[in-house]
Amino acid sequence: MSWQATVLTLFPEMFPGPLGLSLAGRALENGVWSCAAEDLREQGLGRHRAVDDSPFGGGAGMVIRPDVVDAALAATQAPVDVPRVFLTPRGRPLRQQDVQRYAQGPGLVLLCGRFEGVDERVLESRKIEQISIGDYVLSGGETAALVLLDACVRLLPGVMGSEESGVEESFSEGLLEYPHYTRPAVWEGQNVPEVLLSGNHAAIAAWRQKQAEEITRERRPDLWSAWLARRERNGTAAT
Ligand code: 6GU
Repeated sequence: MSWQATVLTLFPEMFPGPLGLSLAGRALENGVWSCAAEDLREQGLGRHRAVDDSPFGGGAGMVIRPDVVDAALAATQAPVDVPRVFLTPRGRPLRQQDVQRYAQGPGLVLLCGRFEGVDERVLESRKIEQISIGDYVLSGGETAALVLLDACVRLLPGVMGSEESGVEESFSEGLLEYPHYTRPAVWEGQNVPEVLLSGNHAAIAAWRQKQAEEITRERRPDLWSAWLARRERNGTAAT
């Protein structure tokens, strides 16, 4: 059985969007994964197919109704064991480990919000995880859903070449990657680091490791602390 994405959204035309192109698009054509976008409006109430209402307690914006979300979930063919995710800046930050777990499962049901959000009761009672893709605010969950799907699909068996899967590991190991260089060896008077031209593979590996550590320490003190703590636990030999 192929990995199945079901997206509940007010903008079904946004899917598969860019994931219909390139590697993910080829995998979609080959049946490695599927993408069904379901219009939340189809579950809307009344003549105007209303999906939202004003928040109890007052305040700006509109909130998506729990009965509408429940009807949309019930209308999907997705089994109950498929993880359900609501994309929201209020969610738990997405990590590569989450992506690995989702990619290993049967697929995802993704709920995309617009407006202020979704009634909390349906998120709780229908076991919908709340996930954020970073500390900034998007106009809706759709572009975040595309990000999450991209991250999952590239891990599905046969989607990417084995070279790239190796790169994957370096990030899962907790360091940012070392810098890359290609021809010309001199560009605008700037040389490529000499060690990379040496043919000394041990020296190159050591240089890359040191670069990865320095870049991580500078750019991501959070990852650096975690990496140091892990090295401490595992003994200095481990990377
Ligand atoms: Cl998942 N949704 C929205 N609307 N904004 C976000 C986000 C999600 N993650 C970060 N910002």
